Amino acid sequence: MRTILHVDLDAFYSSIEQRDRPELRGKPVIVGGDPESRGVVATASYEARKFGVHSAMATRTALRLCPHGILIHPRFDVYRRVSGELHELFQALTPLVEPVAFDEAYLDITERVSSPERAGAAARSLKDWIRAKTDLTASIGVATNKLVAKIASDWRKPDGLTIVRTGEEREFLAPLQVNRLLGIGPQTEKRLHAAGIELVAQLADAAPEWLAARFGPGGLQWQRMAQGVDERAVVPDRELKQISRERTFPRDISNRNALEGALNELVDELIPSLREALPARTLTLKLRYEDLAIVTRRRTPGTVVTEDVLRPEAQRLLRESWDGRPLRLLGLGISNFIPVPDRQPALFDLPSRQ
Ligand code: DCP
Ligand code: MG
Repeated sequence: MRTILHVDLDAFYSSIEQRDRPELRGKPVIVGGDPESRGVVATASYEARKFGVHSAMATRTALRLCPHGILIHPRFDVYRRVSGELHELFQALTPLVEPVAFDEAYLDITERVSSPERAGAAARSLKDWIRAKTDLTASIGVATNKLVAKIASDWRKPDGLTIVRTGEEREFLAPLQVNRLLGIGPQTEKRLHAAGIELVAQLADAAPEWLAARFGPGGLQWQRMAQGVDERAVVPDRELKQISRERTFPRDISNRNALEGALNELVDELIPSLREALPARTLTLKLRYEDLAIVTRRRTPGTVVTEDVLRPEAQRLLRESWDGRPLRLLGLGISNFIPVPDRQPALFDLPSRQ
């Protein structure tokens, strides 16, 4: 058995803005792009969420729902720095840290704490350290696996701590809607609903033969999740291999202009990292279709991936890889970092490695 923590900061970008500008505290803050340029909301403070504002919504819609919302442009370099501070705190607890986003990571603390039910003190200390070091609050979920820990961290947000005891995973998930499970998006959810399955408990208890006949092998995988089973290990150091950004769309997108726009935003978000990180040689585009099929395409253009290279190459990858079907998610990453700190001119002229 493992002891896994899932840590997720509360309203991350907007909490940082409220921390750094006290006049914003208690106010509806919306962090996102301009409404004129069809920008979207990255996140909103809890005060703004009361009006129905949420991530990935068009900023224009957000401001209509919440006319007094204060729109702030994201400061990715700041968020990235805070993310680094968080990562150091995580490392103090265990080297087995898997970063998932700026503000989110899985920690495997099995070596220190043998079961989730004994992890209360460790999780509370981590929350205290985070508050002391960054002046931000985190919500933590503790469980024997990643799936359950993630859902648990969301349970009592903000500033929450939820521990799911060993053996109680299935019971914990049972009352939830099926779309809370990993990989069950609107399309799959519809199919499950059509089959009379709305709650995780119903999926967990369904006859396996029926599930397999109706949904194929995927149905059995969903059932294992529904039963609270998840064998995925915490994979440390992922961050060092790739820096990436991705967007899950509120509605699947099949419009080329909209996708190109979303990709441009991802490029903008990657640029600060591009400036700070080691020079990278490779860019990777990730597409996830509505049926959850994931396509990843890499390109190593033969020069260091600078800002000037990233944008056209990313758009080119999109043209080459997208088959026109509706997309659920778009991601862009840079990797294959050159492990030398000095950027000699020769490095900018690398042989192409496709
Ligand atoms: N983010 C984004 N676009 C999205 C979702 C998130 O740019 N579609 C950014 C802004 C968030 C940060 O990533 O602040 C972390 O995402 P979370 O989903 O953890 O959202 P928050 O931390 O903002 O809120 P919560 O309290 O629900 O975790
Ligand atoms: Mg968060």
